[in-house]
Amino acid sequence: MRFDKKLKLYVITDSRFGKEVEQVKQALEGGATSIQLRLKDVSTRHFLDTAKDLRKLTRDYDALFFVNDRLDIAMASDADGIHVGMDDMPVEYVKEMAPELIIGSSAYNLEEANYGINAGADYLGVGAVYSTNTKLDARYLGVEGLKNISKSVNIPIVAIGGINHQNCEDVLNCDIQGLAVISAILNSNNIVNSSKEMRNIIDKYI
Ligand code: TZP
Ligand code: MG
Repeated sequence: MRFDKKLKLYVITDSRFGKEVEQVKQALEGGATSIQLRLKDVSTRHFLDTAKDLRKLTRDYDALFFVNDRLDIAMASDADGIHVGMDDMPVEYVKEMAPELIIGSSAYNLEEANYGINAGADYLGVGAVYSTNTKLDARYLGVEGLKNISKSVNIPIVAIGGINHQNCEDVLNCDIQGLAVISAILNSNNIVNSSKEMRNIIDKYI
């Protein structure tokens, strides 16, 4: 299966909402198709151990596994891919050091999107679409900004930032290949159900 078909429900971990392994197991049970391990301010050893656990789980569910920021952890855990932002390891270096990895690059505007594409990214994480309490420094571009980028680029786009069950259909109308979600799924009483409900909506569009 082409990798972009597995971007449709892309769940990103968040230690504010509990243990990564538990979160991910439930999100996968509900239908998440990609998982990204995003950890800030933890030891390398803890990052790697968690990555290896999530690598196993995602294989069991036939989902893609991405590591945020850290090329060394992505390589050591045998991840499918890595996601880097504008302050991280540049895409061209990642590509040279680990050509087997799927590379995601963050973009807030067309300039950042074109940087990622020209440097060899395989997909773009575009956002924040809406304001979000999860990443306080994220600027948001709205659905019009998202449409403006999606109509100009020809690599897969995963939309991110403030996406929830109420607004996700507006995002899905923007010609994108996936939704990346943290709080709407992980900060819910029932992760399996909230993942399942969002997946059901997504399946009507993608
Ligand atoms: N990058 C841009 S917005 C964001 C990240 C990591 C946070 C998305 O989290 P939420 O809770 O789905 O708004
Ligand atoms: Mg980053």
